[in-house]
Amino acid sequence: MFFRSSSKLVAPVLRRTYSTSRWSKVVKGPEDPILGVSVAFNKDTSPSKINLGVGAYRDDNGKPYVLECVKKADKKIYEAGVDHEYAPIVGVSSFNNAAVQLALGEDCKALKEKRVVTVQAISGTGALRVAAAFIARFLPGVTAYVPNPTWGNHNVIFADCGVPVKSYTYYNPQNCGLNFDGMFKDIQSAPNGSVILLHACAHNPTGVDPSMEQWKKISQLCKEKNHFVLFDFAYQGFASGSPEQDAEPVRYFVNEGHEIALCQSFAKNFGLYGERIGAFSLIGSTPDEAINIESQLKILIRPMYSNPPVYGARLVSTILSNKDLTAEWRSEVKLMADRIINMREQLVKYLKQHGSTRDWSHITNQIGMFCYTGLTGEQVDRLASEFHIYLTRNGRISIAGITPRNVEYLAKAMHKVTSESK
Ligand code: PLA
Repeated sequence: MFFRSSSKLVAPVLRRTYSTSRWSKVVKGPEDPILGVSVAFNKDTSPSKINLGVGAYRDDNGKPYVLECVKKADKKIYEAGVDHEYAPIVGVSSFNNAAVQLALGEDCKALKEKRVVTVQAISGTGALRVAAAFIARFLPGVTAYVPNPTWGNHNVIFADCGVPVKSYTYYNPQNCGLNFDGMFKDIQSAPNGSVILLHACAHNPTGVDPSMEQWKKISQLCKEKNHFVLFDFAYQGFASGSPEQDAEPVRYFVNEGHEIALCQSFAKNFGLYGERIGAFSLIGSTPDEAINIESQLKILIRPMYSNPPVYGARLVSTILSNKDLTAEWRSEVKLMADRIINMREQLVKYLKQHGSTRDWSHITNQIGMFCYTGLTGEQVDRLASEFHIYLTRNGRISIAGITPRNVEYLAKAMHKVTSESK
């Protein structure tokens, strides 16, 4: 019921008032360390601003890049006049098959033996969330070990699902490379049967991956320790430009008999960030076990989000089921990876040209979307306040955000803040 006060209609005021509101104890939380960078960037009105925070690929003009193969698949889907019915709980089956095959390879024995279960997921994050929920339910109390450092969301996903999480040594800040001995020792001293999360390629945030020889040693060690290996594969194709080469460690582990879990994202390699398309796979020891696992994944997913969105799945499966589109996709992934490699070189060139005498070789040695620059939090703050350049406070740069137009400006700014620091 409304009543009239002067010329306006106003709703009646609730008679009872309470001294404290229901949500008075909810305090304002911090912005996300990665996505919060985009919030700060969007507020900046400077024309020279650069966002090197979130890992999102940009073309040479600094614009989001829609892959040609995606545009063509989009057209095909539109022309096919698809409906908008619910997908099954596990998602679009043609996508699931194509996704897992892309990671494990056509010749994968476990796939042929029908021991692999794949469900569509809400991008890489959703795949990790399903993985963590499955671990919490079926491996209760088992600790997950993540590299130090790692993508920050790993810790939170496990913790929110009630999986204890610890870290293993990974990075050596002295040489901006891998601390393999530390990594090996920590995985060795983790209790038998622990969950070990490994970044399959293009480690985020460091850009430092083990060599194939080192991967073999990790595989052997995990076998001896009966660890459960969970691969986060968010950048297939982005590291080397070759989806096969980037998949080598994952395929090696599977061929060695590890019954791995695999979290895939198609955000970066297909440029489908906002479509939230990913996959979660688990390898069982027999086809029956795989059937049981799938049934439990469905029970887990149904109350989470019921069933996944179909559009991204249709795009990826349309591309991967068509020879020409797949070939085009491969050349576009390579183009993106090559542009990133080229920007690394340009950045180092301009740093030297502007007089920096620091050793920046890690910029070109590291691989994938990110470079762990070694910049301090204070230097990162200066880049934002004085130069309108935004990155995460751990000194990670998303190389994908560097372009021929802004690379020299970035180098100058990096040289200034690093040469003027005590
Ligand atoms: N795993 C790793 C290692 C990642 O770096 C990311 C994304 C994901 C999973 C999840 O990606 P998805 O859910 O979008 O498929 N990391 C980004 C974005 C690119 C982010 O933080 O959300 C990053 O800037 O680190």
